[in-house]
Amino acid sequence: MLTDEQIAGYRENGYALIENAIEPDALSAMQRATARLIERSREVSESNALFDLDEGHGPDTPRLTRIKLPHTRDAAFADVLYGARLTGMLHPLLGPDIRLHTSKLNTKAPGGGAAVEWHQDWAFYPHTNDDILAVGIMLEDVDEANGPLMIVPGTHRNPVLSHHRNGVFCGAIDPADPLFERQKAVTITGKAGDMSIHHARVLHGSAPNRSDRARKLLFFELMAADAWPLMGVAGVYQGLSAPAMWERMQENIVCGTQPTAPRLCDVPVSMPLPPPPDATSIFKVQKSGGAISAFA
Ligand SMILES: O=C(O)CCC(=O)C(=O)O
Repeated sequence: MLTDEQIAGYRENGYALIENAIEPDALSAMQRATARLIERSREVSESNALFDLDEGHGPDTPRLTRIKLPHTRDAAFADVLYGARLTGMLHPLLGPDIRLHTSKLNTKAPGGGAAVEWHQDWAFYPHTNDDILAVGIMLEDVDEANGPLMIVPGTHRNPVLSHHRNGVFCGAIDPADPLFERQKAVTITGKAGDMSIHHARVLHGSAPNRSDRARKLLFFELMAADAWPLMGVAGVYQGLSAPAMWERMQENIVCGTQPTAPRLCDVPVSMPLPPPPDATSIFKVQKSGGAISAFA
């Protein structure tokens, strides 16, 4: 369970850090599953439905930016996602009915693993309300050197900044945007098994991994089930017919039920359109969309 302080901190700052959120057995099962998946990536030479490859990846040097949809690849991740421990922590923030948007395991390889440029998740997938968050589970210790998540507190209550460049959605803000107060950013570090929760509208990013240790951060993006996606953006529902979308939404329910009535709130929305040439992951969106790097 979250403490009252953690809940109030999340509402005020747009994020919370929960130490020892994951039980040791569940953590080691996920660590072993991650090692197995990384091992499998040695056979892969191009990014595919499972792996996003980083520069320098090869059979002898597996280097990934991401393992996609880990909860569908190994029960170790699904057990945590659907377990009462996690959903119990989320109920005070999202209510009884919770739907998964997507899951991803961002793996920054030692010595340069890719930066994630500053952005608000909401810019990628606006919904009818913003009771939407990302859980970030540290599978290894995260410190200042291995590319931790950074957050600008309170920005979930501010306007959503432009994530467009040259008329195209590029999945990142301009680091020179006068509304970007980088000096206020905090760094989310912790031990393996700790977990952050960040609001979909809070500004965040992360630097390259400058250490000799991997940074493995597992994200579950979750929401109140009465948040309905606008225009089926962001891949998860893209191209689906209405019945197929309804089916997918129900498949993605983590607990409770999928209501047919969207809850409509007064939220700032800009569509992630026109799309960049490659919208298959945030790394590809930012690169192909020509995002300006804050970490160069
Ligand atoms: O891996 C990270 O450090 C941040 C990832 C992130 O913000 C995202 O994938 O949306």
